Amino acid sequence: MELLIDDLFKVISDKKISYIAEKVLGGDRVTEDEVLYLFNSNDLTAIGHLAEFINRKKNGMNAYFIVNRQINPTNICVYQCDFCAFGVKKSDPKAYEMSLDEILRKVEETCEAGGREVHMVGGIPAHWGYERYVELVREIKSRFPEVVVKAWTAIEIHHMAKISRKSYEEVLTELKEAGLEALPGGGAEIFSERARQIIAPNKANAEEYLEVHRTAHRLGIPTNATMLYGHVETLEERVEHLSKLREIQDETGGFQVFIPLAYWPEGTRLGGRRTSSVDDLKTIAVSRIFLDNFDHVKAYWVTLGEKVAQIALNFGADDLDGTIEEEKIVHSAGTRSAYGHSVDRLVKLIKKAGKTPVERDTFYNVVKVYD
Ligand code: V47
Repeated sequence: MELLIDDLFKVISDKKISYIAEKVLGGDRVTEDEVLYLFNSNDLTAIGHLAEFINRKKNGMNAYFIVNRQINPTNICVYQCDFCAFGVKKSDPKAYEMSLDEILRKVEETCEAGGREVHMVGGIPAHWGYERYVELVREIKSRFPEVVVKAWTAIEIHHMAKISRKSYEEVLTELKEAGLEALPGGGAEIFSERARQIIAPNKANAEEYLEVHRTAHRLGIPTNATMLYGHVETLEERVEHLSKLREIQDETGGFQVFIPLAYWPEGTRLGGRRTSSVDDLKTIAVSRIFLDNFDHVKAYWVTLGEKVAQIALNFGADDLDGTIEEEKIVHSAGTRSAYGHSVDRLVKLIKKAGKTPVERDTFYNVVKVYD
């Protein structure tokens, strides 16, 4: 259903938001100052309506999901970031490492259930050599060629380059030859050096994260982008983050989707509070308005919760991620969402939001439309 321009302006009473809406509809870009104004505004209805207007122009009534599985081969991690409750030291009683057989069994189950994607990321153990990361991809892809391997965050790629003394280009080329087809967006956190020093001082910095993605795009590997929000960052720092992503996307066009990740504080050393639903919806909507060169914005049901994710589908988001099966990272930090969802459940969530459920593959090709 098309949203009418007249209806849009009926819900906007704020003069500056009205000006921003006119600019956007005229094809002009929103500036950093303007997007900061939107973040500071409490007019969620107006911002949401504008974002949804833009989304419908890009994606119509489609709301996407994928039949996928997350696999986290280990939670042992050298970096010990304060916002993360998943990564532990090797000596921790909660530490685990999955065997290759265990991993392959999970992929087999996923393929049997019609899954199309394995999203594999994890902790970064000091005792893992570079070859282990490459071999995992090679083993999965050679035994299950039908599944797309979306694996390793830019942080893991940076780490591989460091321990193997190879360039990002060499690492990504070898992974691609082994069967890697896409990179997930994890590890971006927040690009601001000030905030990163507080929440994740030891791992790859913003420039390194972005350079890995740039290199992947150059090699023809599409990637996703995330932003972890709701911890110590300011709204100005969120704008800086979005702006860097928009700049790289102008350069390469290699990002498939933007995924805002709401911070969950339980069990983390950083602590803090959960984000509000208003902040979650506003962040989705503002991102949709600002990132005019991104085709998709994901409402990740694991961090948002199913209900807010469902509402987000009318606030600018067009994708829920997928069935996932077994989410561990955000569950370590207290999310109350399910560990995974059936196709049926995702289809119902989307239909009840008034959208058309569309099963997709990793690259947003349509697999099935649930009319
Ligand atoms: O990199 C860690 C985040 C990410 C917490 O690319 C936390 O399609 C909230 O990146 N509270 C992993 N978030 C998840 C991720 C992702 C998920 C779904 C799809 C895609 C994609 C990517 O979760 C981590 C980190 O940024 N995270 N700790 C926490 N306490």
